[in-house]
Amino acid sequence: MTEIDIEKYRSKRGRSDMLGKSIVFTKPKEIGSFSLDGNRKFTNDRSQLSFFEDSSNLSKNMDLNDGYKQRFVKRDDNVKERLDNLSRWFISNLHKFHQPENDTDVKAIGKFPDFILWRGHMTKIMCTPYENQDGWTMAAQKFGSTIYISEIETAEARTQRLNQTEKQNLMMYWGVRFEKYMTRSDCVDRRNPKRSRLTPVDQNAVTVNTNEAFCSVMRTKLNTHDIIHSAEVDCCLQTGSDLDPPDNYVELKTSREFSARKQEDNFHRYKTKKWWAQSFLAGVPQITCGFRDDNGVIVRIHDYKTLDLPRMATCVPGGGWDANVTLVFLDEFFTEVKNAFKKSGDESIMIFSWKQGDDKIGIERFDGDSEHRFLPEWYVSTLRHMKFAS
Ligand code: 0WD
Ligand code: CA
Repeated sequence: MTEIDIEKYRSKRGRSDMLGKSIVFTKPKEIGSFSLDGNRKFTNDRSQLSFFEDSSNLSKNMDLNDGYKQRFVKRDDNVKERLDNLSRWFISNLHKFHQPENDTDVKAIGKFPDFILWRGHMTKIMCTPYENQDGWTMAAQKFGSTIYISEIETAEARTQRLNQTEKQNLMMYWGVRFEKYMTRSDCVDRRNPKRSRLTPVDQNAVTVNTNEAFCSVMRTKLNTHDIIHSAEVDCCLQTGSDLDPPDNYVELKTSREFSARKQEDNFHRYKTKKWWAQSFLAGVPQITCGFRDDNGVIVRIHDYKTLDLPRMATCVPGGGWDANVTLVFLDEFFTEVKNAFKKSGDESIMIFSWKQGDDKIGIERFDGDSEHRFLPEWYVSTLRHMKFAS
């Protein structure tokens, strides 16, 4: 099959042409949410939502090594969930969608979108114009009028994952331990004086279990592409009860403290692009970063406004990344995915992939009973039964 040329997104000249191109990204609207518990069990509720900790309760000494050996339950990365949990959410909320056939009611959420996928997939795809290392592979499957996209782990990523060093594992733990220091499972209740101030969390009793997740389901539009995606959300502001999600959501990150100006420039030149893309796609306005030393102890906490990051990136000497380049590319990618199905028919499975060093996205087509067909049978049959697809 054909390919998507990305040379123009990677060259200096091509990028400068991209700057003035207009692109419309509609602010994401939360249309639902779900939770995954410590055993990775799905519930159609907000039970796993965490709240941003009041700064007066914050632990003075945030040692991110705390609990690594004793109180850490790590999710099994060998289990490939693909879009299963998001599919469960759709099944639990089908009654809110407009049924294409014999349905005269106007429903809360409207019709099925053009695309359904994880937010993280879009982050990966849109950052490709600036990516020099990690390749990716995405499978696309069409059902009804919707295209579903699900990542396939590349051989390189698998090798990397299986050969993670103890130090890499620990550093990954540092990130999730910081999320625990900064959040709590309950929130203040302004109508109840007893709960207007909460007791500090006993940090010695905190367990980090990466099976637990709160996921927001959002609807947005990128130019002509109508998208529903889901994003794992770290926490919600306690004082943000007068704001609607995602305006009160906060993304938590860690990074090494700068010891020279050059390091701060490089942070804005390279690292913030993925942070921005991830939070921007979900409409999360605040990214709170814990800066740590080499031993994994937090030395400083800083809040970034998501929407400030692109400007900060263009201000570094020599320039950094440009937000518009990533969005124009994501828009073209979605257009090409639609085109691929128009050419080959709705039954095919399309595999899109980008490898380190390539200036194109490869497209492969699979017909029949491909191993890459990822939508669960229970999902497909329920949608057929409910007349959402034939
Ligand atoms: O099947 C797959 N290949 C994927 C599944 C790829 C991407 C995500 N997912 C699932 C994950 O199981 C998770 O439940 O989606 C959920 C997260 O979705 P997302 O919001 O689309 O993903 P992303 O933006 O990449 O990650 C958000 C957060 C991460 O925050 P940081 O601050 O590290 O960017 O989700 C967590 C993590 O906290 N997360 C994971 N935690 C443990 N193991 C993983 C993982 N493999 N991936 C994401
Ligand atoms: Ca995070």
